[in-house]
Order: sequence, then structure tokens, then C-alpha cells
Amino acid sequence: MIIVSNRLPVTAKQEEGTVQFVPSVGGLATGLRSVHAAGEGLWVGWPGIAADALRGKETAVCRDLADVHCVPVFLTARDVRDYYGGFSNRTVWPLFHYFTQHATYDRGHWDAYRRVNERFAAATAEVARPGDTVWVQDYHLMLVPALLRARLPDVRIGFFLHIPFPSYEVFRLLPWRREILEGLLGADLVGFHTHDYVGHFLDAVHALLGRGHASGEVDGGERPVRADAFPMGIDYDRFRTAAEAPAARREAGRIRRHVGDRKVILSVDRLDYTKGVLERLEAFDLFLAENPAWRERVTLIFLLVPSRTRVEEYRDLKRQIDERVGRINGRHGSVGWVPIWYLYRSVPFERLVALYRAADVALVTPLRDGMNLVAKEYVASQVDGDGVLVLSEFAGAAQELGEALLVNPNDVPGLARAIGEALELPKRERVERMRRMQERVAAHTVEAWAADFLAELGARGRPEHVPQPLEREAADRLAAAYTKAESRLLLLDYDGTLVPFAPTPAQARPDRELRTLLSRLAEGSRNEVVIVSGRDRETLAAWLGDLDVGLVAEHGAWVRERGGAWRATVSRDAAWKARVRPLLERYLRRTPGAILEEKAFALAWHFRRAEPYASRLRVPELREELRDLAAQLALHVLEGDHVIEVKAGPFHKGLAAARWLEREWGFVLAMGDDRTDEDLFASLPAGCWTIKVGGSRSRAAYRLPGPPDVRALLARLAGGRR
Ligand code: GDG
Repeated sequence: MIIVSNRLPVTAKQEEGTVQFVPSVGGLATGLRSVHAAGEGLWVGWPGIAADALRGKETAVCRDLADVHCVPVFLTARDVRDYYGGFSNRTVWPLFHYFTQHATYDRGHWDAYRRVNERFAAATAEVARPGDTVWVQDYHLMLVPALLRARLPDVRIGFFLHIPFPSYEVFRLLPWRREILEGLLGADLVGFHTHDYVGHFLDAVHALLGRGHASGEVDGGERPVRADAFPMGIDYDRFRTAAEAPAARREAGRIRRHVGDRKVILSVDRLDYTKGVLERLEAFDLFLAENPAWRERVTLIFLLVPSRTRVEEYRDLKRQIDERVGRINGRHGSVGWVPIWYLYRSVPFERLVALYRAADVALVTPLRDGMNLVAKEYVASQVDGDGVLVLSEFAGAAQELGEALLVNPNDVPGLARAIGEALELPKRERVERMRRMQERVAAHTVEAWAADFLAELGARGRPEHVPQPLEREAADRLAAAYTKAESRLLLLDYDGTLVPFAPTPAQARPDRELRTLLSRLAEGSRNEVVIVSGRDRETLAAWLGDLDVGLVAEHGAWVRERGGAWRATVSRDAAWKARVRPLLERYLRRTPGAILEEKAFALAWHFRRAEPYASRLRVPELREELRDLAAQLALHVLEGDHVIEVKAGPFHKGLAAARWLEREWGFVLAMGDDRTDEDLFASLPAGCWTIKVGGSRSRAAYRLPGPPDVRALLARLAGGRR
């Protein structure tokens, strides 16, 4: 297994010219460290200092990291600024936490994000082997799944997002929203902390890419992709053991002695505007103002861990926090009592656990938080079992920790009341609530989280077949077989194979280059070229009918042999259309931008250009209504890329091709890009050349990236001996 994340579990530090490694901090590193340590796997990531500072020491760094099964991705100071500080932390972070006012949309940052994601994909591809499992982590690397898939079709790819996935209305603000979704959909399994985030992601995929889902399995595309919730846990035993250790008891006792006969409220956060720190301070201020009886009887230990200190918003926030703490201490404090003990630094693990243990109340009130591990760590460290957790309903953790006092952190008076309630909660209730939370946190550990995710990823279906890229050696063999053969049959799909997709079907007409290429291939008695398309026969005849080629229209409902006339392969009873058309037209009116295309044996409802929000609502409804009608009338409903097609059957491209395959051929080549071409590939006897265009899973033996490559190959064949 290969873990890929922005940071490695160890961070490089330069000390007097030598490079040292120290464990990285933060939820992700701590959580996955045990998963990594348990297996034989590798971890790909950035070692934490810019490559510029490591110049000349790269080999030594690689060697040291290899000892701990890590593979570095070196980033320049500029990469760090634009990809990490820029796109990751000034675009994705604020937007995904609903701080749209802080989000910047800088093209240079986006370019850096793409470039660095490429580098992570390349570094991973270098160490991954077919059959490996790759687990990509978090918002810095959302393009990596698809980039990696393009390089290595035959690995299992999982992705986990540690921050919230916002609702569609917020996500759609991002100029590069489609690219991000397509990047994520390169994975086999996309994991989130909560079902809400899963729902938001699926909504966005539907609205922006037109791909619906059934129970979290995204429709369409080359491979099934699943989205699901996996709430992350903590290393429970590590916290428990540390909290029970004599050192923590001593340290907690020391803290309590300093505080005196007062209740201890604890707040622990990385400095970040998502954490609701100002609101929390305001609520504490209000609490003291409204409850004079509690003055001198409570101390707030306020641990703020420095972070992103170079970003202006963070510096601003720090200033405001400093001021507010000063104001509260000045306003309420007295000789001998400081209401807030303010620590602006990071503390060692043992000290943190001692603080958790000593605290009567933990205030965990972020405005938004993917999960929030501090809440769970506090629960695990409550060895006396009677602490009270005040938890924001906007932290992912709130979905599991319902026994906490749940608050809306924007409601400052409500939060102030919750502080009072927490301090006055009877012991029996405190113990009961804490016991239930401890049971849950102890059961859903980080190991269980990783095991669940990896089990689900492992269960994802293997492709029946992964075509090989048609590289030089195979292309040479193909060309040689073509040259040698006395008779050759070329079965070519049109859209997506010979021409790229266009915004409307009518815009994909053949260009002069393509027409010349096809007529050169069709020349002479040895070759037979057949265009095997889903298009209606009028269009095919108008576009290609003057060439000396065979035509298959409407996925095989019509065939026209070279020089012949159109012949229907199924009965022409189209009475069913009168029943289906009104339904499709009704949905046309309700879905601005959708188009209805009428073919002799099919009705196709296209929503590529439809307004995303409307199609998100309407497509599932239409699908539902069509299902019933199709069952009544024995029709087939096919879903393609942004199109729902209803047709009479049975016919498909493979059946249509059969009439050509009755003859003997020295060389047969079939090329196509979508699901309907799989019928063609499946119908061909062994020894035929089959090429899938774009995508990675198919029955075809080979694959090519896109129409330009198809044309290059055909041009090579046309240029050879006839
Ligand atoms: C992201 C998501 C999600 C904090 N101060 C000290 C210290 N910490 C440790 C805590 C905890 C971690 O840092 C913070 O984890 P969070 O979950 O609270 O937040 P993020 O780092 O923002 O993590 C978050 C998480 O990913 C996992 O998916 O829960 O929602 O934003 O483990 O213990 N550790 C030490 N000294 C400190 O002063 N040693």
C-alpha cells in the first residue's frame, strides 16, 4: 500500500548544515502513522522544507527517508508558496469551510496546484506496481487520483478528504470545479468524514458532470466510483495510556494546584479562522459578565498553536485574539485571578494529554471542521470519566458525539449559556454522557477507520480487462499485419473516436482532413471501411454518404453497405414513440438547455448543455418515469455521456457488424470510445485488433488517448502500401 499526502509523517529540519527528521504534527500524520508502520508500504510526500534549502543533499535525504519507507517529492519555495500557501490554503481551505470571503481565485496558484499534483502522481507512478493500492490524502492532492489513473490504470486508488466537502451552492463558486471533480473521480473510492459531505459531493458530481448515482455508486464513466462516509478516529490507547501514566497524573496535579480551587475550561486549536476562536472568547466574556458568581471560580486555559503565520488573514486574526484576551483579562480579572491563561505555542504530547486530563470542560467550538480530533482526544483522556465536552454542531465529530453539549458557535449567548450548563452539570449526568462517548471513541479508532476504508477499497470490482497502451512496438506490429493482409476491414466509431466531442451533436461534422483520410483508406479493393455510429442515418448520409464506406446508424438499427441503400435491422413499428415523446418533451420544458433528438428507432434526450441545477433535479425523475414506461413497452433505456436514449431492440453495434464479419478478412481493426462499442469488441473473433479510445477499462486489447491519436494511426495505415 502506498500513502500519498502533502506532508510526510516526518519533517526535515536543517540544523547547522545537517538535515534532521522529526515527526510531523497534525491529525492526518498522527492518524496514518500507525497504518504505515504496520505494513510494508511506502509513503509519498513533501518532506516539509523547500528544495532550494536542500540543494546538494537530495540523495542523502532520499536515502534517509527510504530507511523509514518514505519517498520525497521535492517542492521549490515557489511551489510551496503557490500550490500550498496559494491554491490549497487560500482557495480550497476557505471555500470548503464556507469562508467564501477569504477565498481567492488566482490562475497562477491553480497552475501551480496542477503542476505539483502532476509531480505527486509521477513520483507515485514511479514506485507503484500493477495491483498495488494507493491511498491519496486530502485537499492538497485532489487531482492526483485521475492523473495517477492515466498513468497506471491497473492500481486501486482511494482518496480521503479530511476537510468538509461544501454544499453545491458553495462548491460551484470555484472556477476549476469540474477539474477538481474529475480529478477525484479517478479514484475507485472517495471517502469523507460524514454522510453530509458525501451527499454534497454527489450533488456536485451530478450538477456539474451530469452523473447521477445509485447508493453512492456514481453512474457513467469507465469504472464504477464509490463515495462513502468513514468518520476518522484516533489512536485511543495511545491517549488513554498516556493520560493514565504517572507523568500525566503529576502534570495534571501541578496544573490543578496552580489553578487552585477553580474549574478548568480548556480550549486547544491551531490558529485558524475556521475554529471560531473569537466567538468562543466573546462567549466566555459574556458568560463572566452575566454570571458574577462564577468570577474567580473558573480558569480558561487557552492553547493556540501557531499556523500559516505568513498569511495576512491569520496575522490579522492573531492580533484580534491577542486584543480580546487582553480585554477580557483586564475587564474581569483581579489580583490573584487571571481568567484566561493564554499559551501561543505548541506543547509536547504528554503536556497536551495532561491538559486534557486536568480539564473539567473542553470547549471545542469550530465554525466548520471536517472532523475535529481534539474533541475525541479529550474524551479518550478523561480517565476520571466526568469531564464535559461542549462541541460545535458544525464539526464532523458532532455526528458521532451526540452526548456532548452541542452548540451553534455563531450563537454567542447560546454558547455562553452552554458554558454555564457545562460547569453546573450534575456528576451523574457527566459520567453517563462521557461513558457513552468513550465507548464509541474506543471502538472507532484510527486503525478501524483505515481498515474499513481499505476493506471497502479492496472490495471494489476489478476490471474485467485493462487494455494496453498502443505503443510503438504494438503499433508497428499492427501496421505490419495491415500491410501484409490481402483483405482488411476497419470498423470505426465516429464521435469520440474520429472526432472529439462538440457542445452540440450537430457541431461534430467531419472536417476536410478526416474526409480525405477516410476516402484514402477506402480506396482500392483490399479495404472495407465501415463507420459504426450511434447517430441517425440522415446525418451520417449527409456527412459521409458520398464516401465509398459502409455505414451503421443508430447503434446498429440501420446498415448501409458500400454502394447500397439503407436497410433496417429491426421492425419499423414506431408506435412506441408516440407514448415516449410527450414524456421527454415535458422534461424538456422543465430542463432549460436540454435537447431532444429524434432518430428512426430511438429518441435521445441530451443534457450536456442543460442548466446543471435543473438537470440535477430532473434527470433522476425522468429516469424513474422512463423506467416504468420502458418496462411496459419493452424498450431499452441507454445512458451515455450526458444523454438518455430510448430505443426499440434488439440491436447493437456488434449485431450490425456481423454481416461484414461473415466474410473472410486478413486484418480486422475496430476502434471505439464508449459503452456501445463494447458490444462491437465483444462480438469480434480472436485475432482482431481492438482499440479503446480514451478511458482505461474495456474489452479491447489496446487503448489510445484520443481522436488525434486515432487519426495518426489511420494516416499511417493509409500512407502505407495499398
Ligand atoms: C484536519 C481537519 C480533521 C494540536 N495542538 C497540539 C497538538 N495538536 C494536535 C491534536 C490533534 C491535531 O493536532 C489537530 O487535529 P484536528 O482534527 O483538530 O485539526 P486539523 O489539523 O485541522 O486536521 C480536521 C483532521 O484533518 C483529521 O481528518 O479532524 O477537521 O481540519 O491531533 O492533538 N499536538 C501536540 N501539541 C499541540 O500543541 N503535540
